[in-house]
Amino acid sequence: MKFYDCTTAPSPRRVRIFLAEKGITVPTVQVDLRNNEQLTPAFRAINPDATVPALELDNGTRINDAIGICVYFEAIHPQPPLMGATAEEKALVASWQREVERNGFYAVMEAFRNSTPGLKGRALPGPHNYEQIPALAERGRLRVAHFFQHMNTRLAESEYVAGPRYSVADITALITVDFAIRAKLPIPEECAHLRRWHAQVSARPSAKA
Ligand SMILES: N[C@@H](CCC(=O)N[C@@H](CS)C(=O)NCC(=O)O)C(=O)O
Repeated sequence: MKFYDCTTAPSPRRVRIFLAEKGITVPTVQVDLRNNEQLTPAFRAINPDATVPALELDNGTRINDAIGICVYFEAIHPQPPLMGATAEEKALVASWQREVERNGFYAVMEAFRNSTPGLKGRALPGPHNYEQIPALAERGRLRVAHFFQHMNTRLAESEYVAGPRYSVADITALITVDFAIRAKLPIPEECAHLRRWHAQVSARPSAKA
């Protein structure tokens, strides 16, 4: 098995945290995104989407999506469950994880990729080049502000994002909030519940992954 990673990128970190929570180690290959190694023919032969993470199984099958990779490890290594244990938990974890991805992760990405000088012409990850649109960066910042408020309300009533148990929804939310902080969009002072949760999940050893 081979895990294609990049230590500085949020999406592969999602998988690294998931693996750390389960106590799994996988042989890892670093892909140098700063020097566009993901766009080389050699890497595109591994993942035509030209993104990390990617996981290559021993039989040659490749899984080219962070959550797809998590689904695989949850199935072969069910303990501790990070995608819900009961039917209800599984449904709630899946909905929260998607919500955080759509309204949080994609919003930060919109804000960051449409304004960072080093990403000119690379406003979206993937094999095609797209120009930056400054208005999308502005919209992204507004969406991130709404996301922070929404998560603060949710975490006022729930210990973790999807309920009383830590799950992959917390992992997606953690990499999203840390990505926002890196994009100079810190958690607002008044979001005390979101801050409480962020300190709590950041203190888990897996957060260092
Ligand atoms: N399908 C992927 C997308 C992952 C993704 O967007 N990865 C980013 C790093 S966080 C990437 O590889 N970017 C390459 C680029 O910007 O060209 C997933 O969610 O796993």
